[in-house]
Amino acid sequence: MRKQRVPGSGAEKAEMAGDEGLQLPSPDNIPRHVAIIMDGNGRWARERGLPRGAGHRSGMNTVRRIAKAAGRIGVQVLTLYAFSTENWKRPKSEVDYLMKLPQEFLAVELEELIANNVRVRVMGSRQGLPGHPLAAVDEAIRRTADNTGLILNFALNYGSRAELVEAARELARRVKAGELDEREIDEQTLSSCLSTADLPEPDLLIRTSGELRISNFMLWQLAYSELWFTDVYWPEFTERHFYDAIREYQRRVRRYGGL
Ligand code: V07
Repeated sequence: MRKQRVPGSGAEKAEMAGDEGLQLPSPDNIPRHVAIIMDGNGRWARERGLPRGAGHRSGMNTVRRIAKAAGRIGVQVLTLYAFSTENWKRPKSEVDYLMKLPQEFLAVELEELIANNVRVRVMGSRQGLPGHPLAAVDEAIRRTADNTGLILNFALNYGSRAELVEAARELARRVKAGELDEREIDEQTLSSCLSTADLPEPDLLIRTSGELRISNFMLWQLAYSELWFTDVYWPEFTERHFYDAIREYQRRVRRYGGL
């Protein structure tokens, strides 16, 4: 027999979204900020005899789906590690390919992101990035600046140590300019110099593809985050995995609360 659906319930919404049977996390304790290291695109491609670019392209589709899933359950910030400062060491052909993905993604998605009240942001160094991804990203930031829903934060040419070095330089500059006394340097003033100054710290870090490392990603901001790892390659990561990670996060948070 078919189950009764309560109008307006999550079950009905899930049914309308065509994912009946998908276990949504509890609406209480939704992590405010989820950060993801989207690993395994190259391995996914190699195992299928495809060029690495096919893995990156497929990974871009996962970005679309997971951003939707995050918005749907009320995550406030989704930070995605799209390109690290270490990624410049890859073959030039692969770097060139990766640098086309921001425009490609936004050419297809920007109108929908605007319609869905998503705010696009980027963190990382603009130095060294070609003009075409920068222009696409700047347009997306500008056209979504007044949106009030999910913040979709791409880490692009990002490295956490470089970010901390920049923060140290900024503090030194303020001290030298007489704007700040060195005794005022504390966790709060340092945090205020990071690209995440106005964001909550990640509650949950997800890394795909079986690697159990942080790899220079948000070292400061992840100090108290829950970490969740899966062997699944990023192109195969689905809403179901995302919600599994969040439900595990909710179980862990509830356990601490009981102590
Ligand atoms: C990239 C696809 C996802 C898997 C990981 C590596 C490859 C989306 C973007 C993007 C970046 C900025 C922006 C909008 C979209 C992206 C790069 C690589 C460099 F404003 N996916 N994606 N950028 N991959």
